[in-house]
Amino acid sequence: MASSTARVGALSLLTLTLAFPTAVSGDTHSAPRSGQPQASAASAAQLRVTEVEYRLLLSSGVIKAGPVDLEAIDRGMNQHDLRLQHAGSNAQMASPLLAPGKHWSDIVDLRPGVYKMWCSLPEHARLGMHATLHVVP
Ligand SMILES: [Cu+2]
Repeated sequence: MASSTARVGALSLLTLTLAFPTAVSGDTHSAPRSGQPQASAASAAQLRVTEVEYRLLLSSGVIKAGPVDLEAIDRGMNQHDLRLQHAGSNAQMASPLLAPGKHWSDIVDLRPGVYKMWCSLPEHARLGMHATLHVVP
């Protein structure tokens, strides 16, 4: 009965983030200042991580904070996964183990800072499967 708790948490976080900048169409019911919305958060930023032996190739090393559509693709000949950790936190995000040719994606909420990314399979990070992601406000 409580099996969907984790998913609900992630979804409500996303809903909050997305609901905030969405203007009520037609009726600007209190708009005293016309501050320019600096982030069009209508769609999440995209970050693709391509995994090969033994490298992580990021579609971008710098990305804006907020909801990010994170995708990992195993383009190698072995299984890989993807871990993500903010430099100031112990919390890790982990993709499932990916078979060659498979991909995985999820919306993750990234806050500003430096994130470490790596593959957690034995020796893979040491052999080069790691990268740094800069998330900017
Ligand atoms: Cu790996």
